Amino acid sequence: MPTIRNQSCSHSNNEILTSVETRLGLSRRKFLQFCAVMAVTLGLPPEAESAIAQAIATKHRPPVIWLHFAECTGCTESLLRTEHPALDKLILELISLDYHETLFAGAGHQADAARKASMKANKGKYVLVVEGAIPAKDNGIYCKIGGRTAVEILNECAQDAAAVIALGSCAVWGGMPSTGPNPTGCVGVDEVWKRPVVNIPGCAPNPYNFLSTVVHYITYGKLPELDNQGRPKFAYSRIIHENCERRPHFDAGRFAQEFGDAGHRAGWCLYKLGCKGPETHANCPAILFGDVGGGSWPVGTGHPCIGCTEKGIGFEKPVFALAELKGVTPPASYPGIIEQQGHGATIASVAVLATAAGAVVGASAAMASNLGKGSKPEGPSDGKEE
Ligand code: FSX
Ligand code: SF4
Ligand code: F3S
Repeated sequence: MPTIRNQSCSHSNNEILTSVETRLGLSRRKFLQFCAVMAVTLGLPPEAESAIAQAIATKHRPPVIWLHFAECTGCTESLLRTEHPALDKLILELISLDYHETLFAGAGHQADAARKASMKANKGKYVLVVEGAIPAKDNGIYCKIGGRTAVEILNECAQDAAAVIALGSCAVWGGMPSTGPNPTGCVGVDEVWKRPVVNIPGCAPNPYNFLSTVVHYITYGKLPELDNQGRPKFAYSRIIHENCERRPHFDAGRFAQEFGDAGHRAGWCLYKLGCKGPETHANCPAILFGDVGGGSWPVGTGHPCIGCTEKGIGFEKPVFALAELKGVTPPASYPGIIEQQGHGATIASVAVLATAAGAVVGASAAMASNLGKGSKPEGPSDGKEE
């Protein structure tokens, strides 16, 4: 268990942890585990764990205004499925959720008044989270809340925000609602609010990437480093194909040819079924979804990645179309895959592969549990490349 370094106040570690236990309703072990997961997800060194614990335990909760526009609300739903800690704890203890249309008990003018009061009281200090695309065509008339367009509400709320986070592919570039012919002219937040925006794409986005961004903000008082598309580098700097548990099958030329064939059932590579992992940046195979253990991500369940985090791929490139291969030659540091068809990689090779590819939480476990689940595939197809 890490020691919480208490640099700025006189509370003892024990007092801090006791207060966290009470506030979050979490055991200190669970709380420190959560801090460790956040540190690893952020790609920070182990020492960061104590800084994160210290910050969550003692720092002021940032006020958050959370808007919804053209979307399915899956982004909020996916956050509700987090467990380290659950969203209710997150809402009440990590951030001060002053306005959220889905979760708010109040409605109508009462809810709007709460939003305005928080924005006034926290001018320049609140975080604005936007979920959903902005229908911008014809002066934005296709999405109105309380008689005002999404464009107007976004501009009003972003004006005095300390940071603007676009959560989900819809808010990042238009996502699903912007697919052709896009009759309402849906665009991403940064097409309307033309200033820096933190983009966390995914449909739905991985809640840990959002949580980690917020925790980084609370701990260090600034947002994590972003790439040239405004995406946090800790989450979107690598392609899925680098960390995929089926990668050894790709390298060995073992492909599922159609859904349900012998190769598919044996857990072989989904490239020929249209997997966009080779051209999609995200950490899905490393951090997984839903806290239900290994394999809990699209490819892990047997569905090709559709590139939901990648502008120009997700919802644009047909699911059956083959991905453009980028950097498919395994680096020299990759372990050799020595096992025969369907018998899986060794734990050691998996661990080295995960390290070489920069994987974080869960990659080794996911690989160990998923690779080569069965023995040799059955049926007429041997799954080999034609
Ligand atoms: Fe979009 Fe989020 Fe996909 Fe749905 O709100 S990113 S359609 S999961 O819900 O915006
Ligand atoms: Fe995994 Fe898809 Fe790459 Fe195959 S093509 S290794 S299934 S990411
Ligand atoms: Fe999306 Fe592909 Fe990850 S479909 S959730 S980017 S595996």
